[in-house]
Amino acid sequence: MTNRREVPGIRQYDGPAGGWGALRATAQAIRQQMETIKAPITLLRTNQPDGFDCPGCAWPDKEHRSNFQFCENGAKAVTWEATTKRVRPEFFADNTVSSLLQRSDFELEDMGRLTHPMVYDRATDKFRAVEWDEALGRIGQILRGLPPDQVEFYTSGRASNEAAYLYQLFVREYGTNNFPDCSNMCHEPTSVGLPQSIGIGKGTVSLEDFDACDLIISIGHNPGTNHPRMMGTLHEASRRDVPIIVFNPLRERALERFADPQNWLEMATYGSTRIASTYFQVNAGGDAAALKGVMKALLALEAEQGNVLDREFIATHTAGFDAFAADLAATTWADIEKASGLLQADLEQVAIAYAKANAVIVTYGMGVTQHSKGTANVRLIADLLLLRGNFGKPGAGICPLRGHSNVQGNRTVGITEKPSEDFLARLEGIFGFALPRGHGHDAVNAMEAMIDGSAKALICLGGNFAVALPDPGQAFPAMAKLDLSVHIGTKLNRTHLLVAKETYLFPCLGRTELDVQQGGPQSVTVEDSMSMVHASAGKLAPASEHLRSEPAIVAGIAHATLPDSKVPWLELVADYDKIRDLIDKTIPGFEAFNERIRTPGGFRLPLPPTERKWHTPSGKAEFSVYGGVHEDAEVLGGENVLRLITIRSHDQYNTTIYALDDRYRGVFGRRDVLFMNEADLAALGLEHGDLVDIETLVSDRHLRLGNITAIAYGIARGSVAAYYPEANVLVPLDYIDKESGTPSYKSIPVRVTRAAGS
Ligand SMILES: Nc1nc2c(c(=O)[nH]1)N[C@H]1C(S)=C(S)[C@@H](COP(=O)(O)OP(=O)(O)OC[C@H]3O[C@@H](n4cnc5c(=O)[nH]c(N)nc54)[C@H](O)[C@@H]3O)O[C@H]1N2
Ligand SMILES: Nc1nc2c(c(=O)[nH]1)N[C@H]1C(S)=C(S)[C@@H](COP(=O)(O)OP(=O)(O)OC[C@H]3O[C@@H](n4cnc5c(=O)[nH]c(N)nc54)[C@H](O)[C@@H]3O)O[C@H]1N2
Ligand SMILES: [Mo]
Repeated sequence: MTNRREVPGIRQYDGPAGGWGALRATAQAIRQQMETIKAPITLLRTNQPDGFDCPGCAWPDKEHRSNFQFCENGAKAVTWEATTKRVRPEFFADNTVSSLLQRSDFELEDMGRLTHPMVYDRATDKFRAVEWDEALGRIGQILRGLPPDQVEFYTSGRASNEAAYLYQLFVREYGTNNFPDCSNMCHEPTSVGLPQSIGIGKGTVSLEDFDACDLIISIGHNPGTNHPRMMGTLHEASRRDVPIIVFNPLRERALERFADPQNWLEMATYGSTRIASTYFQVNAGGDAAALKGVMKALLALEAEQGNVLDREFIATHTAGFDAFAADLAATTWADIEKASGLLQADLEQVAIAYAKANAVIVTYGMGVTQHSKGTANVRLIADLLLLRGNFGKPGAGICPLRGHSNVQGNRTVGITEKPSEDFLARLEGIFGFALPRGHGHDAVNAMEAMIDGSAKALICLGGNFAVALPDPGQAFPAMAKLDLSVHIGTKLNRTHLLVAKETYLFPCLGRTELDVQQGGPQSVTVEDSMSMVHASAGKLAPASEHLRSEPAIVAGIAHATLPDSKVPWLELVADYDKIRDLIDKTIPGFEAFNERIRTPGGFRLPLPPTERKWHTPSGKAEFSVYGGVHEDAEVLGGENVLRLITIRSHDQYNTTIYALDDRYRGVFGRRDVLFMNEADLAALGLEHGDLVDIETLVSDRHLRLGNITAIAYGIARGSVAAYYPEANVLVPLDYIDKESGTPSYKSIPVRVTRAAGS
């Protein structure tokens, strides 16, 4: 390490995560986006009982009424939305769409908030302002002329419950279940896998459980960046001497050491706290092997000394144990070690720690789900917890870290391409119409339909659909084949600019802004990662007088498309209480919805596994059989095959790039890097700082990314990492988890070579 060559923008980061660096970064975010006077007031209203829900992440707050919780990336998300920068019609008059497409994703969004509904004009290659009614009328006319199954209705997880409920109601009355959503690229393996294991596709822990647990196992998530408020929870647990065992191919600084900006003593003394008690750099895609190893060791302990498994729990509450145990017996340690990259002795230590703990929480994120066996991975985590009855007791359970701040709520209120019969029947009962039964398109199916030309229109409630999906070489041209695209968004992004025959941009209110309808100021509701539903009310003056709320835009499209609708769209939007009354009638768990969200902190939706009730076909929690240790055996063993992970930097929110730094990984002012293990560099005859080409090995589409700077980093041997969304050129659209449809954005088999001509 000492005589490594200098590479521009690459420095080792040795400090803890958090601390003064985080405070400085917050101040900078405020300076860049907002008038400083407004900023602190806005931030103080984040996640307060009468304020708005942070658009940053879905981590809950204690009773939603704690003192202002400092969070660097929450501050970035808020200031990014509450920015004083604007993209007005004059801006569009000065810039053709082709010229805007030359700008980077960072530049596009950094131009500021959209202020006016816009329509694309092919003759001038520019967007021009349009009146709401004219635009809505035209969209209604086009949609009425299309078979509903040829229209795709995308949702990104920021939409409120109220907006999402109206949206699904409109789309189903219109006649399709085509609901591609960001969840399909994210936690779909959780939504598909957990119902099979424990009868519900959601996490089972609450924040209080973290106070009572005595072991945390963290697999494949990066909370220092993506769920920063979780760092406070992990910090507290560490200070209680709770062991935190981490499985992650990359050394993530915040999972090693963290200085809590809420802790004055730590800040004043430049102190910090260890987070991981043990850090296992598992191979990308090696978690199944590692988990199977831990469980195999656990069964061995049981055989040796007994009293390790919760036999009574297994007998009373589970099914499938024998087949599960037989599969573990048949899995060899040699295979486990090779696929995980970890040693038997280490995995046995994890088993011992697990056997000693009375209450265990497993937390996990995209490192588990975005794999070709993502759903099977999720079930393995449930298996581990079932072995010692770690459901339905204080301090224990499963904790998927959700993505967008209301992605879980969107699914709860009906954004799904596979609605249950129950749900549809209840909707039909309320409105007296017949709804479509056939399963619709998920995100990958929707893009496939756009590529083959069978989809004719795309409506996006937020998000950056084409950029978030794999393989822009196919996705971008597919956007242009559409007859119609409509984007409801706050800021300009590349998907908006990939124009169809007709394209509309609808600017909407963000979470931070005051939403006034006919019935007065409105609040919306969201559901966090722990199934708490609470109200969120914006306070800032809207970015422009022409903005409409998401519910109002959705109702506007519905009203314009369905002249004989049985739903009183405009009445519902006048007072969101009326939308909540409908949710109350449609979805179990929302009884007395309007009353209960008036309590600060809101209420928790029912989670049967917390009472050891299992809504599976057998009525019991189900053990699963993974079968083998590999996600795709045929390519794993190939020569010079590396596994590419695509990750988020510290200065990014999904496809939104706030700035070009990734402080904790020591990358500054650039994103064109490939993180590699020093030994892998050496094996390829490469040095830290060399330019390389990357080629995907599991696609016949010749997916490549050239001229990337390889840098030595603390990453598992055989795994490499690059930033999303740039690295999406390497991700095949059809390399997915077949059970959930989720693209395998982590651990894509690739070959890395010295860049041609370098
Ligand atoms: N500031 C900020 N907050 C966010 C987001 C954001 O972009 N910025 N995005 C939001 C969204 S939509 C989501 S889904 C979440 C995402 O939050 P995370 O789940 O933390 O997502 P990633 O950044 O993709 O990081 C995944 C982590 O998994 C590790 N990993 C990769 N492959 C493997 C593997 O095979 N095994 C294991 N064990 N680990 C692996 C990576 O090294 C990385 O540390 O965050 C949400 N919050
Ligand atoms: N290679 C790779 N690809 C990935 C991933 C990965 O890890 N690796 N992660 C996947 C994951 S987990 C996810 S969730 C998807 C994310 O996919 P998306 O949810 O589609 O993408 P975002 O980047 O979150 O969307 C950003 C846009 O949302 C709009 N927006 C922001 N706030 C609001 C609002 O309040 N209302 C409305 N209507 N619009 C708003 C803005 O216009 C902004 O440009 O990407 C996926 N893609
Ligand atoms: Mo996500």
